[in-house]
Amino acid sequence: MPQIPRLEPNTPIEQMTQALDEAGCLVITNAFESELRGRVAQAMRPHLDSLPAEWIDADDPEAFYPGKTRRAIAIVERAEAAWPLICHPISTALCQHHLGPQCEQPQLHVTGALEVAPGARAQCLHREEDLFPFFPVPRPNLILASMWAVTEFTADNGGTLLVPGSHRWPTERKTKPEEIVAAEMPAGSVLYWLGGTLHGAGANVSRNRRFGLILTYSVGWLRQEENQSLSITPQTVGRLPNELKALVGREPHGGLGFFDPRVIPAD
Ligand SMILES: O=C(O)CCC(=O)C(=O)O
Repeated sequence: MPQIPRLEPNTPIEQMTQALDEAGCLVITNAFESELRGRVAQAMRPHLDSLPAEWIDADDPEAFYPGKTRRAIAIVERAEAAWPLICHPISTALCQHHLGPQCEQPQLHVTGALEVAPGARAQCLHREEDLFPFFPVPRPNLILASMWAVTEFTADNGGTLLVPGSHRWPTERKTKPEEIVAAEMPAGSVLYWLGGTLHGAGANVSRNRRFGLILTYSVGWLRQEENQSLSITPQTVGRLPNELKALVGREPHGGLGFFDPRVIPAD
């Protein structure tokens, strides 16, 4: 039975990178506290609650997100409480190891609050790197994803399903049911997976909502999946710590992405 490795935050980083390299996924328990989880959830609540009902209730079997899944992006703008998670030292170290050799500086790729409500079906298994099919596999890591468990994740409530080891599979290899594992983790844990690892939200057959914060990173020269330039106002850019400012793309990557700051000045 394949397994998702599980480590504590004080584990040496070399052990974390090795586990992630081997399994393509990794859970770190006790990564963020209840008070911070509450502030992230509170900041995102109005954005999740104001989504049109017809977006949430309809379940188009072809849609990437199943019905009864609420998704709100633009976390940098909407949830300042999440800034320390985006720049978390473990994420930074894992990005440096898994993405650093392929670029000058990793960048923020996607941010979102993902709430899976009772009755949601499972999401189709996919790879974050499916949007970049231009290289033969195995390809170098382009993306590192994280899912911060604001609530508990269980096999019943939509906990993320992963296929450990699938980051090393040839494209045509099909997943067998016994190769799929739910990332069961207490609230306050964080799940990491590589851009080549098959995964998707599980079905929610429980009575509770599953709430997670997805934060993904990519090599700094790739087109960001979420357009951070249009997701963050100049007022917020002006308040970002330098590390986060660089992550969202306000620092050029080598010769790429230059701009004249007088055109849209950060407040
Ligand atoms: O909600 C989850 O557990 C997974 C979400 C996901 O795979 C995605 O948004 O790409």
